[in-house]
Amino acid sequence: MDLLAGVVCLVLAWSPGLALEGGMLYPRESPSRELKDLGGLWSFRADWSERRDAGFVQRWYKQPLRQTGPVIDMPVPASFNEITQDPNLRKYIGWVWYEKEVLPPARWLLNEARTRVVLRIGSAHYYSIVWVNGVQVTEHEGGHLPFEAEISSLLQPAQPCRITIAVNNTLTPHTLPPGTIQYFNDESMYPKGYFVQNTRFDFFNYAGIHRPVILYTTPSAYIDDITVTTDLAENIGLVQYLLSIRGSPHYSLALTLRNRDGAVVATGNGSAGELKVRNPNLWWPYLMNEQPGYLYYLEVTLSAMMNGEVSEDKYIQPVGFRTVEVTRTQFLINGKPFYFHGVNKHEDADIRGKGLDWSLIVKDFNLLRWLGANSFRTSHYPYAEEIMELCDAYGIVVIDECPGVGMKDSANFGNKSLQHHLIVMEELIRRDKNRPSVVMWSVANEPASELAPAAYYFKTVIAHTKAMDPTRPVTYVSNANYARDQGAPYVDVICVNNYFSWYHDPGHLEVIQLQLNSEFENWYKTHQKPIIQSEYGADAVAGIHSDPPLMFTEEYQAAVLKQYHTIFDQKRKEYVIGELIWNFADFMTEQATFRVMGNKKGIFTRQRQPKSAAFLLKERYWKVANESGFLTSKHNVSFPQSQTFKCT
Ligand code: GCB
Repeated sequence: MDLLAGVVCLVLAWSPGLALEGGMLYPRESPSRELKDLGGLWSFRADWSERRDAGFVQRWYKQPLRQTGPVIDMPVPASFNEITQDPNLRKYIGWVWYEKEVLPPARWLLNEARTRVVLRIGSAHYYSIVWVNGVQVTEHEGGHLPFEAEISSLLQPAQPCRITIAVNNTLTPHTLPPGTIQYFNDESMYPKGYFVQNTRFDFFNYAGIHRPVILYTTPSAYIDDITVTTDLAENIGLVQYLLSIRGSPHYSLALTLRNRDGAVVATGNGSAGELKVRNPNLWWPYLMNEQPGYLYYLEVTLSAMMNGEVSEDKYIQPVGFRTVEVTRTQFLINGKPFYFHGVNKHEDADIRGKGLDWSLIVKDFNLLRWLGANSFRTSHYPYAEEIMELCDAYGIVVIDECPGVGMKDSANFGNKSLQHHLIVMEELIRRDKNRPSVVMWSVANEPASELAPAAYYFKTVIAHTKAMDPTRPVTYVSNANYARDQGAPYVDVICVNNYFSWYHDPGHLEVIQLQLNSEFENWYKTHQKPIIQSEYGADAVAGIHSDPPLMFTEEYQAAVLKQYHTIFDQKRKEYVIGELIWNFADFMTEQATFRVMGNKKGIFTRQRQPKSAAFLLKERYWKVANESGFLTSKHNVSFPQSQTFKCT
């Protein structure tokens, strides 16, 4: 047993500047780890009291929720908004309460096994407080990232364990995304106590428990976190690893790296080090290689001395060998120029809102494959880990965006917002740092970056992001004027959104080429950084047609795209490194005079049926992919089956 290694590791395993407690490894089964999915029906009660505080005043968490008043069945994961016929629940603001009783397997509670039982919530929007058997175990701010708590000491043999989760969807000027509550006191105009929540982002603020809730176990000495980075030196692949171990200072570590077929390609030990693989299969994006998304599997085995006995913990971490680099005009993956031809998405669907849905996830990946899309941006918040897993496995390149959207007011750039923004970036990096699919962090979408405080704000957020992850470029997505944007000096890649002939000069397709050309030239001359067209598009209500093309028809949407593509084709020979359509599919927004049951800029409907623009884009993406010279034939490129690699 290498005792010293254990001590050194505790010191080394913390990345510089990371203030968070502990790791957030994606839960995977292994001989030492079990998972219990708590998805299904939960009891649910919205707190309709005027101040929305009855649940706290009456301590609903201290007893079964059904004993506090009327409860209904609520599916988890799902947004609660559109599950019932109640229009007031659809637009509810405040605390809602979820509860489920579970029976942990008896073997988890055997004293001699000393199993750690962890309750993990994939995400709940926006603020959550969690109790187990009436005892608060954790709370968490932010809607799109996981949080967890060890609950072992609260479990009793043969007793059901009552999990209560209160979730509040109220947004403030300092939350991400921000929002404000507006009260209307004129009783001749509004009912007593009337208020609304105002936001300045363009998607419905769905709420509830959106991602899986699970119990998982580890031994009491356990692998808390793994950080891997990869590099290439000639034909040698390098994996640098850093492990964080908790629960015992007396342990040893064995590492085995296997290829996709299970063959061992490197071994190591200790909590920090480097593995070398001769002629590795690189992780390539979809359509850039005939084996996209090639993953290796790093099996980490921890052996710890616990009360005179050896206890083992095993975790398997997928690893992709790839490098990322940005020059003045190019984005290089494994040293080769990469052109983003992809989409912006939303987690959004009928009935379930932002709730995780495997059928939808797999359908969307199949549509991306059909389209010939090699990338997407997680507009405008981190997506489910289940989605990120498939991006790694399929070779879909991701610009990983935090929920910094709708920051339009100077109140959103103060210290309180900044402090929270830094924590969100830490949580995002902690979650996604090992994912080869993630090639860039986006710290915001269309903030009011012309305001003076935006300079210090983005300088700080970007510097912090880079300090935590020096291996990936950082951007934010701007719709500001190129000369007045305060944060652009700090980004590695310029990402611009514009809607020529839609929000500006509506109906005038003839302005697009001129305006887009000027936009690119101005940004490039000012900053000399590569540019991604991170949004462009037009609304089209599926099935509405006109010739000549008029706004809101399928023909107009396709015509806008074509005009943009002419300029993309000129500028991608220079410094434009990508085009991401807005949007992959129609999605729900707040009700507004300019929204027809949501935003209709999807090239697919909300039910994932193609509009004319989808066929146009499909032609283009396959053409662009073929021109890049990497494809021999489009028929022999497919997504590999994603592997659930098991420990031996
Ligand atoms: C944008 C926003 C996006 C909106 C889109 C639109 O610039 O980034 O969230 O949905 O425009 O369609 O207005």
